[in-house]
Amino acid sequence: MSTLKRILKEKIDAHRPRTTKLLKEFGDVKVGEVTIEQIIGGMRDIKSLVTDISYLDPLEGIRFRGKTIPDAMAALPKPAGKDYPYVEAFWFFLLTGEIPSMEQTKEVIEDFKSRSTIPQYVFDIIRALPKDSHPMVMLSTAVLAMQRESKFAKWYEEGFKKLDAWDTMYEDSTDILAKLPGISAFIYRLKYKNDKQIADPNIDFGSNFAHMMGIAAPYDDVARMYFVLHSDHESGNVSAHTTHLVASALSDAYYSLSAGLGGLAGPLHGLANQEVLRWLQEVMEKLNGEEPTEELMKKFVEETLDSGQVIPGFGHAVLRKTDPRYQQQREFCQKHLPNDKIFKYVDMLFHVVPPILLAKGKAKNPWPNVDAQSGVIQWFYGVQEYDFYTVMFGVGRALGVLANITWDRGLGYALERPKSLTTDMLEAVAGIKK
Ligand code: CMX
Repeated sequence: MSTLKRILKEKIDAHRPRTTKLLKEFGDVKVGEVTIEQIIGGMRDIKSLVTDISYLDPLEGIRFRGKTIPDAMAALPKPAGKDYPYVEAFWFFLLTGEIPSMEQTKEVIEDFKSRSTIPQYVFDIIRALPKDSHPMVMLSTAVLAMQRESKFAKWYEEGFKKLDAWDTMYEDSTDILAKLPGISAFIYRLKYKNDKQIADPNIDFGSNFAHMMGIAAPYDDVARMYFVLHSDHESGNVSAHTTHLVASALSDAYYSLSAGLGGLAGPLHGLANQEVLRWLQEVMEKLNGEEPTEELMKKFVEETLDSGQVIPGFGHAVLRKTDPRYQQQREFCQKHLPNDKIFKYVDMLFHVVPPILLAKGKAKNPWPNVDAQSGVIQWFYGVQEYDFYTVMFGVGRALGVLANITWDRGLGYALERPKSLTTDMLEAVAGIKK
């Protein structure tokens, strides 16, 4: 058994009595109340999920395993001369809550290498899709197509033992993760680089992805930063919740992640990063190469809102401050691409959009989220095909959601099944007489 798997098993075994105690002895303690607004309004803020992998404070932003983004980034092992940690080390950290040593990290890297070969049928299936399929369709299809490899599904057929279910879920999750850099870079080069593929150099997650994309350093570090930042945002967001929900039916990691990626592909969620760049391109076209003034930018923002669209990259269902994932990327831009034209536009939006959203009085959070800044960095390093951006979000998000469903099985979380009411019933609860 690998060091990571052994520590994970110890952590799960140690944690189980806490969950059991809460359930058995305190099961009827009330955590909150539910209003009609919450029921009709997308279950916003109903406290009904539990995860220890990350927690999203509305004002502070995300903490992974109790650590802020800068603290986690600083503590985790990094490749020599690089600014951002090994993705493999971060996976270890998400699963166990422990910062791995360099030696433990190297063990995970070797484990990933041994699982990274992608079956030929996956490439054949992606190639068989219509060329104009969205890259998220290709990613989700590739993951789903591999379901026949599921160790969890085979093990379930042979006889299911609830307390052991995390083992094959962990195996499937690691198998999938190890293949994602290759699958996503394949999709990119198939769609945008005439299917001229580059072989896996077998270095580490971030380096492999950058190399197979065909982009030189420091893009490997950009990839590491990007995947870590997009990994987890507690478990109520659409992609995490969908993955968890599907896994709660004891569907395996392939079915569950593929479904979660479908949720990530929505414009109110992960697609917003492509929408930011699309929106900016429209602005730049209208400007015909001229530098925009703040006044002009305000006008474009107003026009977008007046046409009934949202401003992509701004607002959040939970956050009530600027997203620290946005801040991290902004700092990266200030260091590496301070004079980039698109960065300047995005930075101008940072000043222009919030007062306008505040004045309109609708959005509960007028500040930028992770998606406002991420496309700029990709664009700068040559990934200008913005409909690919959500795929990279998906690769990062896979780390978080797969860690979560491994723990879901470890703690034996139940089949998810909320209760629905009819409108008549809600009206009766509200005291509306008809
Ligand atoms: N531009 C315009 N209007 C916005 C807005 C924005 N950026 N953000 C919120 N609003 C509007 C909502 O559309 C809603 O209007 P209606 O009452 O007419 O439906 C109102 O303000 C209240 O919304 P909210 O409670 O503040 O926000 P929600 O929790 O409903 O939605 C989110 C959150 C992210 C979907 C929303 O802010 C939005 O659409 N933002 C733009 C898209 C985006 O950047 N998504 C990425 C989020 C991060 C991620 O998951 O990747």
